[in-house]
Amino acid sequence: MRVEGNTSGLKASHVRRLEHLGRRSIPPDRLVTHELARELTELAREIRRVVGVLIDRRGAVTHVMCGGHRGLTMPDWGRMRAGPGRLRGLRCVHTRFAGAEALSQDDLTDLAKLRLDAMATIAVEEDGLPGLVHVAALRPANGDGAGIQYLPPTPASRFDLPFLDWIRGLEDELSRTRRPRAVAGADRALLVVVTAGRSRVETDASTDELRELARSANVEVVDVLVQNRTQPDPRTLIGSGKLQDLAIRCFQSDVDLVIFDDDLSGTQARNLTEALDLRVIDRTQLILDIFAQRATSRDGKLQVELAQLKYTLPRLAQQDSSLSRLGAGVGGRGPGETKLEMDRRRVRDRVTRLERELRQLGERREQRRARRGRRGAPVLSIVGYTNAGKSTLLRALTRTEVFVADKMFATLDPASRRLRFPREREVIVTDTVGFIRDLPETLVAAFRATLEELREADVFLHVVDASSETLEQRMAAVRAVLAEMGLRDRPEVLVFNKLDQLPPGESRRLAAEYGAVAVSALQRIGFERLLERAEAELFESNLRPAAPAEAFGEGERSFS
Ligand SMILES: Nc1nc2c(ncn2[C@@H]2O[C@H](COP(=O)(O)OP(=O)(O)OP(=O)(O)O)[C@@H](O)[C@H]2O)c(=O)[nH]1
Ligand SMILES: [Mg+2]
Repeated sequence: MRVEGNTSGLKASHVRRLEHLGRRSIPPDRLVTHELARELTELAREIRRVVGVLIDRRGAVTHVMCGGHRGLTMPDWGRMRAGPGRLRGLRCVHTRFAGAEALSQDDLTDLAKLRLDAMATIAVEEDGLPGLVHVAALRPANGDGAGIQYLPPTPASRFDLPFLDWIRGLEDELSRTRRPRAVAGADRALLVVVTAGRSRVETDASTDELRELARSANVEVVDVLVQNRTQPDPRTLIGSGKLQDLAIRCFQSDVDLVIFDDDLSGTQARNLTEALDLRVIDRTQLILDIFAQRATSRDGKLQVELAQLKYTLPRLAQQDSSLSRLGAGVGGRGPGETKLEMDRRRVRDRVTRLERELRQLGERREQRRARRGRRGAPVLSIVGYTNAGKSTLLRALTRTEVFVADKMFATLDPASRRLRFPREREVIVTDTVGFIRDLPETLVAAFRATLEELREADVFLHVVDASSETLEQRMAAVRAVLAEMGLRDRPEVLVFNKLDQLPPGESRRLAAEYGAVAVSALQRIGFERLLERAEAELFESNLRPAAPAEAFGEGERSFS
């Protein structure tokens, strides 16, 4: 059997003895036998390195590991994942020199991340004999928060835990405390939010929003981990103690993936994936996933793909350099370097192609817009934070069918409908993709084509969910995107929606405070006032002529 880890500099006889360990097996009912313990400690003392084995449930040694003086590195598991919700069926037993912790942080992290049956360390006495055995194992979530159990330290000579009974008891307990999946086939996720010096209210709002996003992506959120930390760790974002905590909670909650509220660098994403042995994504990726699930039109699909590629590209580059560094360690060119180089080139080519295709689609749309413009109908564009009720309002105002859902980013493709005002005046009302705070730059860029539609707006109907606790931040996020597009000076009618969700009178008070019109798009309340305001902005403002036909078609319209 190949010995994992570092065997360089060892005598051939020692390497042979290590290899020999790989052919050992012990009675399945024992966690470790005194003989095996002794073999490990004697060898460890002679070579002055930590020696360890992995043992399966039949008692056979499946891996032999040789570390440095302080600790071991577990073999690379690759895709050899434990089945969901189950222990891996392997336990780790390794030696420990005097002065080292009985069970180190790394031991506990490996225990959690690899879902080992148990992690046992055996003290190496001065004479090379085995001393105290320390054992840690994972435990089910049972309310007290402790994710690890420790057995009483016992001298190797008297260590006689009935291992199989014990591990079966633990597995039974684990399956009892696991909730069944709410939605068959849906991913279960754990969310991680770092406070980063924000107030409790702000952190809560972020957490709620991330939950909503997860729900909109058909992901079931089973747990949320909040870390109070102002300085993010450049390697893993969260600190190492929290990371271990996270690994244990992932195990206990039986999750498929972990979603970080913060954007992760390529390095962080990779380190976290490695440390947790689970899929790890950040908020941007989650939003991209939602977009990908929603995209139906040709434009929409192309834009999402473009955004995804642009998101991946810098991460591929980072991966590349770290892999090369790794490769240098084993004396050669980085493994996979050529492949990554190729991947990167392919991605870049695809990006170029997508951009070209989107540009063409954009030009065609521009022509359509120009035709519509010449017919002279002014445009009322509904904008607002995602899930504010924009599509509901469009549907209610124009009495047409528009897709509405209690999900973030329900709408991806723009829609326009005609609306007849009194005196036979007709306007076009448009609805588009919702905005969100910290909209990732790649996404804004990719959706530029869709957002371009907003340029033809004569007036914005800025829809706000009045029942949101963070309505100010949401309004600011929407206005920031408009400002970035140079559209902040277009007239805006502020619409406070969902008034039915607030106590009577409250929404009107709130609306008055912000100079908004209070409505319920769902219950069709407040439309009269809304239409009056819109009409006034559209037709009665003497700042602008009503829809000068020749101004359309060139993209930008100005009303100076
Ligand atoms: N109670 C209440 N719910 C509303 C009202 N207007 C919309 N909703 C609900 O809010 C949710 C989102 O509505 P949408 O119209 O899809 O919102 P949107 O702004 O188009 O959202 P995106 O397209 O995802 O950006 C749906 O569940 C609607 O039924 C309202 O006046 N009152
Ligand atoms: Mg919508």
